[in-house]
Amino acid sequence: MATAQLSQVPAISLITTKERTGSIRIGEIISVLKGEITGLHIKQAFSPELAEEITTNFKRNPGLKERKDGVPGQYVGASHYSRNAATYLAESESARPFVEALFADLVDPVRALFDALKRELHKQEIELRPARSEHGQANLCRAICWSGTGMYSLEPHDDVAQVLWAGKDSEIPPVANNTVVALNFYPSMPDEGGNLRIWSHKPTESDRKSQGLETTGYPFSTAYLEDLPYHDFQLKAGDIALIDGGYVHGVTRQAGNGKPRLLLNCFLGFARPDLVLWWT
Ligand SMILES: O=C(O)CCC(=O)C(=O)O
Ligand SMILES: [Fe+2]
Repeated sequence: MATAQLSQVPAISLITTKERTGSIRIGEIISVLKGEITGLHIKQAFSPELAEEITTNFKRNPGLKERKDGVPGQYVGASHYSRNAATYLAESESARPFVEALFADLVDPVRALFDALKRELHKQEIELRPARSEHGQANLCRAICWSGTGMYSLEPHDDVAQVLWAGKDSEIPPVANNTVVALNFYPSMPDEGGNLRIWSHKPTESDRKSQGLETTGYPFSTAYLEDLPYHDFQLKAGDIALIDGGYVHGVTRQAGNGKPRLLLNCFLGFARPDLVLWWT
C-alpha cells in the first residue's frame, strides 16, 4: 500500500517555453510538434481588428451552444472529447457552416497557419490533413469560452487521455505516442486573469488512474498539483499559444471588464513519421 502511494507522487518534467512578439514561424510550430519546445507564446500574432470581428461573429453565431459533457463552456464547432470518432466526425460535418461563419469573408488566420505548415511539411515528405473517416472530417478549429466558476475557468487537465480513449474507430490514438500539440488563437481576452497555466508534470497512464481520470485526463485536483512548479502564459487578444498538451494545463479565473475570453483551438500531432493529423 505504502509503495503504491509513493509511486503516485507526481514526477516533475521540465518545461521549455519561448515567448516573443510578432509573426509565428513554421519552424517554431515544428519544434513544438517534435517536443523541443513545451510552450510557445507569440504575442500580437494576428491583428486586433481581425480578433474583434471573429469575436463578434462568435457572439452572434447561430451554432453557439452550451457544452453538456461536464466541461463548462460555450462553443461553436465539435469536440472529440468523450465521443467516439463516428459521432465526433458527424458533429464536425454538421457544425462546419457555423465554424466557417466565425470567419465570414475574412482571411482565416487558422487556415493561413495550416496552409503554410502544410507547404513546409510537404517539402519534408510529410502529409498534413484532418482526422477523417467515412463519417466526415475534422474542422480546422472550434471556438470556446470557458465558464468554470471556481479557481479555474478551465480545470487542470491533459489533452492526451482523450486521445488515447478516442476509440477503435478513430485515427488519432497513435498521436499519443508523440507530442499532442494544442494550437490556440485568442481573439478576445479579459483585462485580468484567464492565464494559460502549465504545470511541470506530464502524467502517465498510471498517474491518471491513481486520480480516477484514466479516460478523460480531467480534472486534476489542486491537492495533486500542490507541489509542482508551473508557468503562466499571460495572454492578450491577438496572441497565439502552442503547448505540448501532455503536460497538465488549465485556465485561471478571469476578472475585469466583462470582455469574454475567446479561444480558437485545435490539436495536431504526428500519427506516423510521414503523417501529421489535426482534429478539434
Ligand atoms: O483555453 C486555453 O487557453 C486552453 C484550452 C485547452 O486546454 C483545451 O482546449 O484543451
Ligand atoms: Fe487542454
